[in-house]
Amino acid sequence: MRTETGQTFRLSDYRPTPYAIPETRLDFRLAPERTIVHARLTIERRPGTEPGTPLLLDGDELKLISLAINGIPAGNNSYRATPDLLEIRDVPSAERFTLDIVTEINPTTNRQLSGLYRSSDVYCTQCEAEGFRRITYYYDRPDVLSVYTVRLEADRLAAPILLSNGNPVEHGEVDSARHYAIWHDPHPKPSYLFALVAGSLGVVKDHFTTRSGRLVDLAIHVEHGKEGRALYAMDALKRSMAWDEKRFGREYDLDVFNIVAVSDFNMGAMENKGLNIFNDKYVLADPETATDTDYAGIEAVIAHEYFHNWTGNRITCRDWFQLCLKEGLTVYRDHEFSADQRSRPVKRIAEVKILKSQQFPEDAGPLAHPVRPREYREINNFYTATVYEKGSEVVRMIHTIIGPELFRKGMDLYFERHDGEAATIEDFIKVFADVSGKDFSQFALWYDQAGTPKLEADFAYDEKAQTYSITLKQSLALTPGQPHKKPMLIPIAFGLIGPDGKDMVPSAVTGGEVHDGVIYLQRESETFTFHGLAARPVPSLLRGFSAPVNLVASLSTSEQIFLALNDSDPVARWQALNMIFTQVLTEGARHLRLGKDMQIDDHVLEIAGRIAADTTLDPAFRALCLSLPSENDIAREIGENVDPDAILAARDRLMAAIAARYADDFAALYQSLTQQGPFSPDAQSAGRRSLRNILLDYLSRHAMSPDRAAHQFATANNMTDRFAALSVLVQRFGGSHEARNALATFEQRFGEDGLVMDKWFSVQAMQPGPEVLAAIKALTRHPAFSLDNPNRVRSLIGTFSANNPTGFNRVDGAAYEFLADTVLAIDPENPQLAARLLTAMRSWRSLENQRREKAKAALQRIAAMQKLSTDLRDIVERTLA
Ligand code: 0A1
Ligand code: ZN
Repeated sequence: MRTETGQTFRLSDYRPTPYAIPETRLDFRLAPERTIVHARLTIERRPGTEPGTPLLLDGDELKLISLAINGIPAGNNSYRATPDLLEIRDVPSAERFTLDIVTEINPTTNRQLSGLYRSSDVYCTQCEAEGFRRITYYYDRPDVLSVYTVRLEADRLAAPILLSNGNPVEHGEVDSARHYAIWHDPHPKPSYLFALVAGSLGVVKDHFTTRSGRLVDLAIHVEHGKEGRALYAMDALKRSMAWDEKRFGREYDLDVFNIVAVSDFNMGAMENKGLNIFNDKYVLADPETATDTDYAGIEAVIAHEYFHNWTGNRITCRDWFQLCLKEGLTVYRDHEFSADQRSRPVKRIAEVKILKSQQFPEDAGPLAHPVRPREYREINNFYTATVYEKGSEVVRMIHTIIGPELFRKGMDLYFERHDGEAATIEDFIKVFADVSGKDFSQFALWYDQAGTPKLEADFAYDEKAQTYSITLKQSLALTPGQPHKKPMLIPIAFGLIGPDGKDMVPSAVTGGEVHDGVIYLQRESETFTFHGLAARPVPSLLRGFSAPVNLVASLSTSEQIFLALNDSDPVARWQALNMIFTQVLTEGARHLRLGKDMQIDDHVLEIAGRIAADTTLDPAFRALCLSLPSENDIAREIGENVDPDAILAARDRLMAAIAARYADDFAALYQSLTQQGPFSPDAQSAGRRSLRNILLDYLSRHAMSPDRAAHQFATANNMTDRFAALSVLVQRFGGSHEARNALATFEQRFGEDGLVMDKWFSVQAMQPGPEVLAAIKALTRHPAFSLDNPNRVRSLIGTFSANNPTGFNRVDGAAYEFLADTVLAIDPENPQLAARLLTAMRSWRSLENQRREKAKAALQRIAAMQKLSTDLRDIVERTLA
């Protein structure tokens, strides 16, 4: 474990390396406890480097076996090797020389899941961000690009499959027990994209012919017996390859593309060149074991990793501060892919929900950081919703500002100009400035300023003059390390809706920049006046959620209802409805906390009923409208002195009131949505299931009976319906014999399947109320649970601490102490996982006093520990700061 050195890395300190490594040859003798790695590096002095300048290479927990310079064993005084550094002091004065570095590593004891490790006996690697230095000494940074040739040697029976990046070159026998394979990747790449896999795996094969005629062999490798569950992933891969050609003109560039699914993985997946390694959660699916959400997740992650081949691999990042260069852009690309494959508005609403529930709280708390951070202590802690999701929103805004044609032109220029390079955000922005002739300097603040802008909107209609004015004001709260904020360029897509429900067209606009349905707010406050409007319009702002801001519009309730029922933009319609529900719920929670009653106006119930019944609308959209803001969403809106119990009570009451009002209609609708014919994971069918399942929740609340859910659970022929029924049973009727029976049946059927058991753990982790902590503790002793497996830990403890506000925020603070104990137990083994788990406490300051004090005590206990990983130390100290 890397422990805290107190070192802070700064963007302003960036310097290129004095040497380049044009060629990297790696030879792996794989063995479970003693793997020998022989690296032969061709080193080239960069122009401007003084001959003889010492060469410093990164390491992490390495053991050097031997070192040779230009083939001659290095003398003891010519270098210094520690586990985390190799310093060559006597550097040859020639421009080029070779280094032969032999290291010994132990894949079996490597439980950090970084570097070379074993997952269910399969050797695999994870090198992003700084895992390659756990394999050999190297310039382990993204701006050192090298051509790799890799030889793998392993026991033939234990590891019949030997994979690395690039194309296969050769394979054969070493002796009666061992075999080898050689791979060559012609595309220069940084070390974080290196990968190998060796083991015994099942495979699904297919192929794809690129538009220029290259035949690509595709293979997905999974645990034996699970091949049938990889077919959807293969289909998603082929669709991704075709889409990237059509939409971005990007073709695949090797003869093979391999994907390997492993069960121990810290993140979702990894885009290693030609050899993507996946958390098996994002590969394996069939109707019996995967929900519609799982299918959509697989499609998105397969696409995301594939799209990295151009945005990330062919053009990589100069340094880790530029992480959003590849991540924000690739998320934007995978969002667009899913929107094209499914329903665009439904996909967009889902994105906005994720952004608001994950990124907005990050931006509003102690872990807030710019999309492009300027400093970090541990880069692993910056794979965040801000870098990924807000990073994608920033790209989307560029698209909005310059339009689709210029955006595509800019992307083409980006690929042309920077292919084979390690680029920066400045390079990226410049291509769009160049193709559009626009000045992007103010826009660039989106990369630099942390925090979610608050956008206040006020309106005035002058009947006599027939003008309508919109005054917009932006503000940005202070965030860690950024005491001064500047106004940003905010593109606000909008419409002015007339009494007939259609958009009105003003004769002129004065006061600021407005074109093609977008208001461009540039200053702190601006008033835009629309002329020639014979009636007062209802303003629809932020259509398509055109900027990641917190909109506070001074609309009357009737205007909000009008928008919720009439806006031609479904995203804005959903936002209007969401705003209405949020107001009722925040007010309700306030009242309940004061011991008063909660007011629910009839019109609020009515819109829910009208939208549910509107068969002209996509069922998936109706489902999104009916799923009320989550407890966390309401807490974020309240912002301070948060009482999770009052929030849950308010939410329960609103759902009960809607259910009571529409019980009969909902029951008929539920019935009418019953699946006809065989299961299909397509978006239409999934939408019907999601509407039906939310109705099940409403109906069960109204009936106050688990019967309908128990029946659905027993008769479901797919995991989506089964899991939805189980959730209702456990979360609404926890402890009932129906809930206990369903849990037992589920466990009996799927007990051997870790991925499916994750659902079983998470559904129990979500049971509301303080008593659930005891059950969670007991579940950590369940045979299917293991602190070593990130998926298990996240499904039980991650879900509990991040998504069960009433369970986690017990007034006595016992759950905070439990999380602290768990995090401390995991840290020595897997620091990345420990640090990420603790981020669940990032909003502790907004809790009411009693809970806040308990949360602080738990955080302080962690911070007081002598020995913490850099990852955990960084998170705990920033959370407390
Ligand atoms: N680049 C991957 C995500 C990833 C990041 C870090 C990892 O280990 C610390 C692993 C994967 C992606 O964006 O999919
Ligand atoms: Zn990515």
